[in-house]
Amino acid sequence: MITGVTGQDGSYLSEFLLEKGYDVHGIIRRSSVDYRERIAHLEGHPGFHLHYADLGDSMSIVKAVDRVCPDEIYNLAAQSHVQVSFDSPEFTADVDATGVLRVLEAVRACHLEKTCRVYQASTSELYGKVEEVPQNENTPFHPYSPYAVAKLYGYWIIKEYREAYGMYCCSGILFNHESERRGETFVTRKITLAAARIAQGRQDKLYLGNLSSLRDWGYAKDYVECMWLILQQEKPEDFVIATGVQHSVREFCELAFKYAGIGLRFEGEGADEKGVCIAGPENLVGKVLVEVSPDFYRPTDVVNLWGDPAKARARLGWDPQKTSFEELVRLMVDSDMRKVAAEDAGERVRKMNLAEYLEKGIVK
Ligand code: NAP
Ligand code: G4F
Repeated sequence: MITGVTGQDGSYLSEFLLEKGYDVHGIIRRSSVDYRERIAHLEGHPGFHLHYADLGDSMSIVKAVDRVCPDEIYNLAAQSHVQVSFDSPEFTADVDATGVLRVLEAVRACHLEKTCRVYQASTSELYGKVEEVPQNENTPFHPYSPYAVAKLYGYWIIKEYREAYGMYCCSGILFNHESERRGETFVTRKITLAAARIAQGRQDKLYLGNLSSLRDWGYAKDYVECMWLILQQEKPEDFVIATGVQHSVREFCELAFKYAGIGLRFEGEGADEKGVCIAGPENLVGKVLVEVSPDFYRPTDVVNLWGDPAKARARLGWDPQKTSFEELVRLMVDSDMRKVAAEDAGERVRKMNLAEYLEKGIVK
């Protein structure tokens, strides 16, 4: 069973488990628009099933767990945007903290605590205002947003149920992982989409917040394998999953624009820093393409995440360098270049059709 199946990780994990021959039961929640783009290609697969439930509604989770009787639960559902957690702290706490408790209690209510293993999607945000670099499984936590505080409850309640009831439940402390399916308001995807749009004349400028923030960015497709590996160990344990390599938002931006055919040079400091086009299409050279907007500053920002994946490498036999930073940026930019070009082509066809329909009098 996967909660959060419609999300970036849920979609990759579903593919991974289906390939292994699993029956996958995904939890979806009701919304006015059926936004299931990431899993649309899996619907109709004989091993793929969907159930309505909501992490804010304990009865719905109990009913889903009772119906499915899962061997493994991957609890990926969350309000996962750090900046949004400052605007909706109570909702974030309900889903990201109490929601974890609801999943664990549903397993117990269905008498599955001896047979069902639970993976909790924990996060490097727990390290927050970091107390050491790089961070490993023993680094003290210092959560620095309502999101991180909620996730810290999730981490501890998993540990508590493991010790109190002998349940096989554990947390993967995952550092940032991105992909062509990443939500469009996370910084990496916001950058790759903007670079593609600017390169194709569909956007003038990109506004960002803290350009100096440092992250350990990996590829989501590589990370879902670890979620599975964590649940296949003899004893339940928590693991840090990271690449061990750190870059700034500024560096991500320079590389993404380079792959989109635009040379960028950053000038100035703080809120006055700007990314100027120094190479690429003639109409862009000399223009300011990236600016800082305080709208994207956070009341408290986590600025120095850098993971130590030594335990995962040794115990799970996992390769943290499977996809390099350069490859990750390249595949995200290539995907967004194609997406923007397709949108453009679609719009041209729609305009052509409209012109033709008007001419023929089909549309007035
Ligand atoms: P995501 O793309 O934002 O997906 C979140 C999923 O949670 C979506 O399927 C969403 O459903 C679902 N969800 C939200 N509220 C829910 C509720 N009340 N009931 C049921 N489902 C709900 O996130 P992601 O990047 O795949 O991340 C997966 C998990 O890993 C999250 O828990 C996140 O906090 C954690 N994490 C992510 C990263 C990262 O870098 N990606 C790193 C560390 C930890 P809708 O589609 O209906 O919104
Ligand atoms: O891409 P972000 O929004 O990701 P953030 O805050 O690190 O959270 C993501 O990773 C966590 C793991 O560490 C997950 F737990 C969480 O669910 C989520 O997936 O921001 C990255 C950094 C921040 O320091 C932010 O201040 O980029 C900085 N940033 C600069 N300009 C921006 C922007 N972030 C966003 N979203 N938008 C900007 O314009």
